[in-house]
Amino acid sequence: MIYSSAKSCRAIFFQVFEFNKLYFLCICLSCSGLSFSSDCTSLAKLKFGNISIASASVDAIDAELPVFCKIKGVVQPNIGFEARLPMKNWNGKFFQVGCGGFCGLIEPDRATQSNAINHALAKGYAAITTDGGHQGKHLGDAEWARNNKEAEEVFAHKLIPLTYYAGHDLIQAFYKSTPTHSYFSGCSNGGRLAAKAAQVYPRLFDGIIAGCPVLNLTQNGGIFGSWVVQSNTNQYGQAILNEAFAKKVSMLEMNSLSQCDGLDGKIDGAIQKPNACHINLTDIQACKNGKQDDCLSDEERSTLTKLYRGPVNSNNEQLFYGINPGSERYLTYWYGDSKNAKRPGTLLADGYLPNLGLPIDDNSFSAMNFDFDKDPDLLKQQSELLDALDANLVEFQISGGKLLMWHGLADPLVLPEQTIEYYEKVTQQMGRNNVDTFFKLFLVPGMGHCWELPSALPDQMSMLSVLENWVEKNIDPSDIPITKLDAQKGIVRNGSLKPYPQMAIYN
Ligand SMILES: [Ca+2]
Repeated sequence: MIYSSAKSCRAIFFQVFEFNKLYFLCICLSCSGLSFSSDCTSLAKLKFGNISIASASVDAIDAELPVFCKIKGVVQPNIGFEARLPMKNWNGKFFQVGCGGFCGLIEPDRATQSNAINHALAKGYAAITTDGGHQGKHLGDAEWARNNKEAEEVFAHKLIPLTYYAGHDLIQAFYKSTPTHSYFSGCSNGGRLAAKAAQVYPRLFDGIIAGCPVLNLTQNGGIFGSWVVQSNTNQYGQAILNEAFAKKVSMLEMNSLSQCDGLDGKIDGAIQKPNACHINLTDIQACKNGKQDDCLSDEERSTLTKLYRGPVNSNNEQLFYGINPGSERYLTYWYGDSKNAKRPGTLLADGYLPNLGLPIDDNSFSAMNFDFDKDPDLLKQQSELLDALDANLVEFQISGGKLLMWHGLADPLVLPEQTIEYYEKVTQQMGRNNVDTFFKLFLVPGMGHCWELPSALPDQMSMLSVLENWVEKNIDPSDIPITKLDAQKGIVRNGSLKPYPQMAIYN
């Protein structure tokens, strides 16, 4: 493949110019958008090396999206995908997304911006989304990984280049052209994939967005996940922070704000330095009959204390981070299991250890049985495969890539401190001023995990627009507008995100 080591048409030009000026002319014509596009439905008949196309049809969803060619199929070994290629006014660019949780679903119409493609399609991108290389019942389902090393490797990172080249092949077939720019965007596990793309495949993408990335999947999934499940399960096997607990969240939020808001130097309703705040629950009264909303039961108090503190072993050595003050409003969404249904955070924690936690799977290696003294070292065996912690981004920088990483400071599922720790490691290794030219981290106060739930603070931002401007126009991304909208999409409050270690500013 001609673009196997090149990101853009311009790069291809430099590669072939010396050999053949005519060839250069052909490529340049296709880059400038002068080429024609194929008939969409005829793509279904095309034969590609490692792509099987199941269907190709013209589709339209709503007025905000262009009419597009919808292509469904499989990239070998087993990556289910859907690509959406604008029938008209293709912007010449390629957009690839990651997938959340343990993947397993193809979700082209995902409503939020987490691992979603329609917001890019609306801008004229040729976009592709995948199921991560396997099929699952829900995003917390990891049974596909049981004794399936190949699927684990595809999920871990190999799907990135396989999908990239498939996407480029489809674009070539449809538009007779190579994209001018390629972007990757993902949140959660998709954010981990985004970081893997910069670390392992540094020459593929011009720009990458890594949101709420589970960079340290082995510890976040194995240690923190087990800590939450064990802390949140009562003697009857039921969740302590259950649906009924949701009524107490605003009381807890007030408790956190009163103790933590000012510690960052600004009383602005935003806890911007949660690490500086050692939350206590002593101002909240004990429940007398267990049914009031303005109190905590002993069980709830104990669970919350453990979650804020984070996992420790029997010597009180800290093994991973705890939840941040300000993240209380998201707890029941992720962990508030009912008798009949587990919430996504619990499902993810249950799925990780028996199916992905060890190189050879062991069903007894489970969140409820995890031993915080003996078992943490066992997790290291999967770290190189699954974690995205390599701080060497030299090749990514040399190849001209730009990386926007962001994390909700109130994310109680994928803890933001691992992202800060990673950023600090990269700056220590590569120099802060140098890193600032191609990699910036933005912490979003009050925001939970990805775009799954509204925050009390501004939570709407267009990272893709910011990244495009940085990559294509060299516009510095150090001031990212962020807004809070009401139901009529009117602006309630706005502000701007600043690159870490600066703090967000609100109007
Ligand atoms: Ca503050």
